[in-house]
Amino acid sequence: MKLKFLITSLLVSSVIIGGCSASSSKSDETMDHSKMTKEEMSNMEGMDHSNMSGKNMETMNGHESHTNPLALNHSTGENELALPPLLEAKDGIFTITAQQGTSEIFKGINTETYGYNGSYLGPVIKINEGQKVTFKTNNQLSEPTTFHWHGVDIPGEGDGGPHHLLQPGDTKNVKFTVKQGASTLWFHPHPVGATAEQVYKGLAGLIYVEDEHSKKLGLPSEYGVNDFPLVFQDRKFDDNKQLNFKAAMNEDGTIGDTLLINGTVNPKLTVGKEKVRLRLLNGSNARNYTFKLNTGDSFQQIATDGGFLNKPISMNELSLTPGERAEIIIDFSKYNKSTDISLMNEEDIKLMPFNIVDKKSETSSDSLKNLNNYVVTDEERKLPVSKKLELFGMGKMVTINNKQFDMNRIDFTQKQGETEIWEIYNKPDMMGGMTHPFHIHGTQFKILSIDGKEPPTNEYGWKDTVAIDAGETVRLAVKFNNKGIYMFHCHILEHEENGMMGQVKVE
Ligand SMILES: [Cu+2]
Repeated sequence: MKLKFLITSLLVSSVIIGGCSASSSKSDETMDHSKMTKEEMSNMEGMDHSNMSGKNMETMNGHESHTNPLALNHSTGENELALPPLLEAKDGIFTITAQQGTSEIFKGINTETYGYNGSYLGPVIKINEGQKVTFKTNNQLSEPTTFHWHGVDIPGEGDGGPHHLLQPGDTKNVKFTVKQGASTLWFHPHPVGATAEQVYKGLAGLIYVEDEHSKKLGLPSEYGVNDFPLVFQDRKFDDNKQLNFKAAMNEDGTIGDTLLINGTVNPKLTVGKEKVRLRLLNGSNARNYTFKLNTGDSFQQIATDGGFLNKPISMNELSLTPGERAEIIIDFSKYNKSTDISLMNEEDIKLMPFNIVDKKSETSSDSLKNLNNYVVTDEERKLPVSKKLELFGMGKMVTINNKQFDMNRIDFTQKQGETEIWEIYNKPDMMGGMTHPFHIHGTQFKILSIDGKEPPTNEYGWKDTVAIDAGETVRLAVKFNNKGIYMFHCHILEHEENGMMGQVKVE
């Protein structure tokens, strides 16, 4: 965030940074030397890049793509986007089974995959604020797994972290009352040593929380008509079109050249000439995406990880690191059926073309305002920092406060219902360092500041995962509404596996 300047001679360094995570969701960056300190200027002159993050280096190359060194293929648009099925509750019980199977991702070829209630990905679990729910989880895999509810305000015993292993054939009922507002959350496995591979093979699903307020907002909300989930995952298929995780694995995050959206390769999405809501999840192990439209047109962001923004924010591009979500609205009413319009990434790769047809819904959603009443209070701003975390390292050497994950060690304690300020510093290394998407289980937090400054307006909302660039210090207001042991970790899944994770006990 701090060094914004342009030098063209650092391609080599960027390549070394390799499969790490880089661009974050800050939308308002400019090349600006004026913010540089003297030390930074002298470092620049001496070509000592030791305090630059991967992102700064990429910025110097004029774009932000070098930490995703394997480019994605363009979508040919030959396949209509698949829609995950909606999962209905029976007497408040949702049955969710982890299973293995084969998926026809490529025509006529069976790829071995994992899924929930199916062979790849999972359903959308729809729950309501105030509802008492039971998730009846069942492991039909031939290996242990857990069911983690990412972003859900849930008692620790139901969180599905590494302690909650289900052996093959096991079932577990997770009961809780939904105590959070409308949001797009997700679920995935979290077993020590196998999270990255199980997610890679297809274990991930969505959770939609609805509340009374959200239903009155007039937002596009007809599932599969004007309200679509988009789960972004990059994969590397071998010559037999199989997902060979061990061959593709990178210690700084496994990336691939093939994008699947909702499990569909080469997707297109047919939309009506109207406002359409897209719920974006970066469900990749490590790849970052900066989304934009090929037309350069703006769209509106309406939600962060954990709920609505107070009002829509007009954006031209939006970055998500692994684990992060955002909801956006694109107004297709202003285009013709023949308009060439596609969702692109920061490298101008066509991720998904849109096919425009006649309006499909009755929703008008003309004036969107007052979506939420999120506020950072003066009291929260005045609280002293009570927890300090330092993220450091790459590959197998990643640490938090110089330690690697130990299931038998509690790193922090916090009182239920009490807000504490967590200060997280991403310490650069000799290579510059990399962005870590930092996630805390069992809560939605508020970003108070990034390097002492207000977060961008599109991060003024509930978050459970925050991209922290190398050299950056982020302050969060964190409150747990339930008791239990919760993980905090880097959401580059290979970093998490390599020990960039700790535990907070809430009592
Ligand atoms: Cu990381």
